[in-house]
Amino acid sequence: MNKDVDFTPWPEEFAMQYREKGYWQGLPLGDLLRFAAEKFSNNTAVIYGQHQLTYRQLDQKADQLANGLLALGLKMGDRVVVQLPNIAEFLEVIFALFRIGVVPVFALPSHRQLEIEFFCQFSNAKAYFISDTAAGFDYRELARKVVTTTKVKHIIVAGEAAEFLSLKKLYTANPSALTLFAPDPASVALLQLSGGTTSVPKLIPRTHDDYFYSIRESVDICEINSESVYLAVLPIAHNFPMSSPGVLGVLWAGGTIVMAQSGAPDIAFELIEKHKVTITAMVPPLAIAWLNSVKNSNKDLSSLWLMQVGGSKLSAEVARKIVPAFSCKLQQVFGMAEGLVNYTRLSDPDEIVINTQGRPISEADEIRIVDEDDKEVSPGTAGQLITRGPYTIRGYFCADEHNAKAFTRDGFYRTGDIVRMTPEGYLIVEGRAKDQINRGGEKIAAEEVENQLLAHPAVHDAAVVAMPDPYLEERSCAFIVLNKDIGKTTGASELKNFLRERGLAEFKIPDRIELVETFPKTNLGKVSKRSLRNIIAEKLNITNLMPA
Ligand code: AMP
Ligand code: DBH
Repeated sequence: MNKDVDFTPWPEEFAMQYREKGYWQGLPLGDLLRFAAEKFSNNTAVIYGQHQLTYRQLDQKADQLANGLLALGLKMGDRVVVQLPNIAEFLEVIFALFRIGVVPVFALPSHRQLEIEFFCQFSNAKAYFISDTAAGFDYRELARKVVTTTKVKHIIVAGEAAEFLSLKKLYTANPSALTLFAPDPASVALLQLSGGTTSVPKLIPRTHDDYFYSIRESVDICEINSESVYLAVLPIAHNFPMSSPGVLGVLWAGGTIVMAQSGAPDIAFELIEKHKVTITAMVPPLAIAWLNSVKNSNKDLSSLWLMQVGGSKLSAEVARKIVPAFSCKLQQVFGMAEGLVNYTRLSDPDEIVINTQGRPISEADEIRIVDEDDKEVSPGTAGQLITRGPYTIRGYFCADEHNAKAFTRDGFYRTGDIVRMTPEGYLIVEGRAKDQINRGGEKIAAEEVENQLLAHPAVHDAAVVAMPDPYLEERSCAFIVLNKDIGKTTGASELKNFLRERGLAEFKIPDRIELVETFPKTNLGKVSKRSLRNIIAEKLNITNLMPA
């Protein structure tokens, strides 16, 4: 019965050590909510709109749904794609899946046809979970395309299901069947997404044991308890609001999650006042938007005790303003869905919180800062961060060729981040060696967008680079060499529309397109992305914020 998802395991001597030290406790993630429901049964687990659920109710709903999904024919080890916004059903669905060992692929609400089809095909998904509509987009329209191009059997809809299966109808009260199921805690619980650097996204297999460990430690570091009220403003499918400590951490601690459909200040501030929110997590551009709005807000934000900021680099200048503006603590979070998460600690002096991106969760996180030849650089010097540890993967899902490059021979994950370590052991992110754009926390693999652009008949060559932006820190710019014969009339808006029609998520559509005759080359004859970044930065007359 125990059909596991294939993944690169930790070598036995590491696994043994992680178990001996108590990092891996042999508990499946479904138990996280089970234990919390025993301890905090009548506490409010989640508030969404006018509704709320206690821990006992959420736990029961997860069980009932698990039964319904088994009855539908889903089996341990099957994969499903989950694309849900911040609604209570998100939690019911994922705990139901954890309990029967069915593995969710966490798509983001912003993903569109190209991404969803790929996730379904690549993971061989049996089902696709959506909401009817969210933020003005009808996910059933997307599902209608996906059913014709993939082997997905079941489309399961939270809300108005139209011709598809209604999630509501899958809750069945027959808990006995569940006792037969206990996923192996060492097996894969979920597939997170990587921002990636390759032409198609990479899936990140996280085990019950390793994810649970990072959540428990995050709860301790962030001092989350049953009085905590967490405002979920980022899409909770993302690793940060899911696990650092995120919604799963809050549930482990017995606190309350307030679901927000958007992080816009007017919506978020009202929720903070109404529900006496104590903690929230956001990306730097949102922190800037909140800073700009707080002066003119008449909402009572005094309950807000901790603001976590991560996903892309927070400038010291903005960091310095947050504490006085919100009278709260600030925590910088530098993490990755592949594993390693760094936090500034709540008792750290201001200068560390303002100027660094924190230090690792665990004493067992191994950190090395290396040069191009994988030699460690001298202390305090910037270099590439490589890491391994009890919650950092040893390989992406079904990606042997890429894994050989993305990991060292002894299993360190190459983060592609350029960092430097302070004498106190804190990391400062200085730049990036990977071919990626970090658009205010949303990661774009240049190669993926370049490949899509090359599918246009008028495009001869494409190179996508980051351009500096005062608000998002980086936006994307595509340099294009047109085909001499047929490209003459092709312009930027045609190319952008082409990408949209192909079904590429909006955040990956280049913010700017520059038509050029040729690309600058490096000494080795490769396209010089550094020169392209400089060209566009000079043109915009903003100095490059992320040198690398
Ligand atoms: P992903 O691998 O898609 O989960 O994205 C993780 C990447 O986001 C990291 O490797 C960094 O490049 C970037 N990142 C996350 N948090 C921060 C932060 N606080 N400061 C700078 N970069 C960050
Ligand atoms: O950017 C990230 O992927 C990220 C940021 C902060 C992350 O995965 C995390 C914390 O866990």
